Amino acid sequence: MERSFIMAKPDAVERRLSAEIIGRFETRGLRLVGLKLIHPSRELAETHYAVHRERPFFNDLVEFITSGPVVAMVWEGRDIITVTRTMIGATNPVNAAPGTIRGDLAIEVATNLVHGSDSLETAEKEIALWFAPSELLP
Ligand code: D4T
Repeated sequence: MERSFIMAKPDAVERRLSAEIIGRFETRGLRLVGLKLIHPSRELAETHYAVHRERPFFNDLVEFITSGPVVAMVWEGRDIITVTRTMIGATNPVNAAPGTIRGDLAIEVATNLVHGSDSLETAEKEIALWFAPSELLP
């Protein structure tokens, strides 16, 4: 079964939307196999967003993601990347469809509530970055 790394970002925790976000994946029928509340270090954030290092928004992105606790999760299910990315919605919430997490609950791209791995290859790397194997269900 395929797995993805999903994160409720600091804005989600601040706005008390963690349960709402976890609930959407649960009620969809996905299986939660890893879950923790963590205040990310700068090093962890920079590694996670390394692909964006040269982008103009990189520093603000790292500042934001280290600004408070996040809910780090691993979800499992068939076609997990497509299913979770579709549920999360477009990166810029302005373009996110109603019914998606961002389309229903966010309006700014910098504070778009949720991260979800964009491929199985990325998911594998992100899961290994955020979780020890012992923190995940078999
Ligand atoms: P994440 O990675 O957070 O799930 O978002 P996406 O996969 O949907 O989008 P992304 O990797 O292109 O962007 C990562 C992160 O950067 C923020 N961002 C993005 C921003 O602040 N300004 C921008 O112009 C863009 C493109 C939002 C998400």
